[in-house]
Amino acid sequence: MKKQPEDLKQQELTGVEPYDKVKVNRRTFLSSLTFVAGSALAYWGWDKLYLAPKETIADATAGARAPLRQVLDANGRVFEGLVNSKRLARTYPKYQAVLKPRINGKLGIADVKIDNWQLNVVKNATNTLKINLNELRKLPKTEFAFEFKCVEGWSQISHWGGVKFSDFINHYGLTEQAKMPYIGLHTPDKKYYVGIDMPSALHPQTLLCYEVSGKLLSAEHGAPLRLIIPTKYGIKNLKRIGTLFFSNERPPDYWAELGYDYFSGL
Ligand SMILES: Nc1nc2c(c(=O)[nH]1)N[C@H]1C(S)=C(S)[C@@H](COP(=O)(O)O)O[C@H]1N2
Ligand SMILES: [Mo]
Repeated sequence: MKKQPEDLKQQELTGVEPYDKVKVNRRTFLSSLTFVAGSALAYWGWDKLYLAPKETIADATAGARAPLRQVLDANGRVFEGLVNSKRLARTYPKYQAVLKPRINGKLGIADVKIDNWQLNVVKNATNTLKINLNELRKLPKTEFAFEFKCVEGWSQISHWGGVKFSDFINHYGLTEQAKMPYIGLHTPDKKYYVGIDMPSALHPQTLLCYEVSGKLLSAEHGAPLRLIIPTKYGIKNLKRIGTLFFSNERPPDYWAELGYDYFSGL
């Protein structure tokens, strides 16, 4: 658009374009167009998300819309990849550990006789190993203090001891089973249960743990045997293991069924 000579003259004098002559220039037009298109796109995206079916699959029934769960699962896969690197969780000198670690979560640890407890290890459909605590205590003991983290928002440095899960696998000749991608664990009464990806289970800091603060576990901390897995949040550290099995599919997981991240890595 050509400017009239008088406009140009006024602009020259004042340095300002006369108000009523301001044209919608190219840049303004384009940015408005972008805004309108962006809004339409956002509305379309929201509508699509809102109308997307809610998930109903068994291991994630939190009712998240399918596209959101896809993003959560994609994040999970990224973190599964990261942990394969065998990165170690930070450990601390024992004296930095609290003397009385907090007790949290009592699902599956009430009213169970621990005296004749045995760990059930399902080797295959017809063979379940029964292992008692004395046998496990004869294997090399690994101990360390680390910062135990609960998703509820607290953390504590605490000191744990037990058998490395990988030592346990080798000792009991379970290397073939350990080629499967998951282990599942549950309490004797099956009220609490978790699934763990095999790389995390075989991580050098994952313990079948029988000691806390240098003493045998108390009932509340999961006696006689619990899982300690410092690369994951507290929810995956199942107390009072009754049964352990190997699986090609994701085993059922108490908190994943309520919408928490299946991997729950740190
Ligand atoms: N059997 C069983 N294990 C469990 C839980 C539970 O409720 N039952 N809670 C989990 C949660 S949420 C946390 S934070 C830790 C807490 O372990 P602690 O009581 O030894 O601190 O145990 C985990 N393992
Ligand atoms: Mo927790």
